Amino acid sequence: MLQVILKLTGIFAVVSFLAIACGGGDVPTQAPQNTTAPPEVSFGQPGGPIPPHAFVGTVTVDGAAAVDGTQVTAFLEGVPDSVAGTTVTDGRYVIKIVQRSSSSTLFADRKITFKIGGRDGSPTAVWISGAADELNLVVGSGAPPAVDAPPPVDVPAGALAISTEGDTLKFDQASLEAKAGSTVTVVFQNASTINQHNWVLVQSGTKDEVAAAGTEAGAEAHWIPSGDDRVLAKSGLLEPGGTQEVRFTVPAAGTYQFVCTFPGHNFTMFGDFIATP
Ligand SMILES: [Cu+2]
Repeated sequence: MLQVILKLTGIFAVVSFLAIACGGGDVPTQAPQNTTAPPEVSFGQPGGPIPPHAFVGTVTVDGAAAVDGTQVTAFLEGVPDSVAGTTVTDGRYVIKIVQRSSSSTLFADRKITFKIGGRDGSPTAVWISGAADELNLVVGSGAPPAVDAPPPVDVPAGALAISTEGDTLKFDQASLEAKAGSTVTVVFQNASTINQHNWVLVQSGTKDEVAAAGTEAGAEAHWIPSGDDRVLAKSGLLEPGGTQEVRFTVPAAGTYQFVCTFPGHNFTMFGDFIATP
């Protein structure tokens, strides 16, 4: 019995210690002291550091989490070169935008824009010295995954629309047609509420081989082999509810295939693409 009491006392002591160590209980936590001089004092004075503006958040490209290594660059309104850059890790980025004290360009209250893999991202922000913000960046058709069936998509005049048959592993069109040599826009909507899909135009008779190569390329590659001559046009891997416009030059007259290269989908999710003379 005594042993049990001693054991319990020991556990209590450990719990109390942890509570204090973690700043819990009645122990007040000390806010970190800001010892940095305020920006208005530092501007233009050599050696006077100006606290940067930090941003962290997720990066979504065409409805899917950005692959590792995707470039994120920040631009200051009116400055042609980027003012900061980083790369995506695990779908997230961290960027600190520093105004050098020697800089003649004052950053305060100016607009910050972001590029993701060279494309204009959203949203934008305003630079504030010492601020740290959670800002989730999106580029392309980066609508957040829909919970319900997505609404109809606006299809531009002359574009070809293709979707999925709800949650089945099928496209809603058995074939698409466009004039050889013309520039066409395929608007691909992933109408599924559960599955990721892509739309890939490939040489005739190669859909299963390309899908197998895509499986080897992996999810980071959107299940599409890179630098593969059999791939003629492609969307990214779209989250449920996502939409992407794929713009490309229609190849020479003939019959081609389109397919979803998500592992296993290629057996039911494909169709013919006919390039008319
Ligand atoms: Cu699919």
